[in-house]
Amino acid sequence: MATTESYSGLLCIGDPHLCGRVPGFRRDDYPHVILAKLRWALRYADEQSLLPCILGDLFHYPRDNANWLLVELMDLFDGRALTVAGNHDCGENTLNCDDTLSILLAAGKLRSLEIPWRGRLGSAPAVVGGTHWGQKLPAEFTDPDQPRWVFWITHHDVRFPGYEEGGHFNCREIPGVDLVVNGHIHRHLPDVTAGRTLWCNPGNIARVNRSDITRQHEPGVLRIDVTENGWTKTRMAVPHESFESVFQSDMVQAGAQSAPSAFIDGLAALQRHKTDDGQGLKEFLEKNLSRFDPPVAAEINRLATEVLGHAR
Ligand SMILES: [Mn+2]
Repeated sequence: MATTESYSGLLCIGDPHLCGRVPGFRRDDYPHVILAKLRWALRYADEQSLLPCILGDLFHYPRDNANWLLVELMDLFDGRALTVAGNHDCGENTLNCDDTLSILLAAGKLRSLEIPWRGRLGSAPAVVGGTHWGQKLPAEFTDPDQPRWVFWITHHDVRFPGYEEGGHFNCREIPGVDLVVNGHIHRHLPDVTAGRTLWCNPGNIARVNRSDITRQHEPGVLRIDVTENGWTKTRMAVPHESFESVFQSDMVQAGAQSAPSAFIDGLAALQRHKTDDGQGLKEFLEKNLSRFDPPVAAEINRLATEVLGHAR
């Protein structure tokens, strides 16, 4: 059913990965920093008359998110923004009532793209649809209203140039769909034209993992402007700090000294670089446990798992 909503285009916001605790090796106040980025993006969309579309993974953890974070989001979202569910939003294979994202959808603060949005973009009738993580993309899209533009949001492991190793399927033409914007893959990758469908992977607004790929990534959003004759797309940086200022420096690795003392030195380094979710401990153990007898290594692992189980 057509709505009277009208925007000049879309603002695609990739994978915020919000959480109440600091993930991995971030050293800054990640929960509030990322919330501020999302707030910046939504305000920008509002000022520019763009319809905000979240590309999935609004949350880093699907469940048991901090109450304060949910209250902030209840205040931030006004029911206009669209979203698909990402793998991080779902505790199981599909989104259900135990997942935090379901609260925002049930409260009418966010709209699920499972039901395509219909309205006007750049004064032309348009549809924005989407497919949740783990669900099959449509083979084609047809609509009796014959919209001028059909845009589709996905959160899938798609093979893009530069991401051939991880992708599960190739970009393909979806008859009736002009543009697919994919979340999930956190870096900005080159566009792919498949027949009459263009595929984009703009990357996300949050840097979660400390890696060389993240080091090169500029957090940004993708704006789609619809004009009388067509549409244009522009990737825009979201204000952010340098990689060095948001991530802890690489942890000191245990050297070639005798095993126990190197291990203890490494543990001392861990104390100086504590991470909220135990990422540092996990990596440290992966690198160093092989030097212990298997029963000792297994016991250390068991204790670590027990401790980290309480870390969320
Ligand atoms: Mn993600």
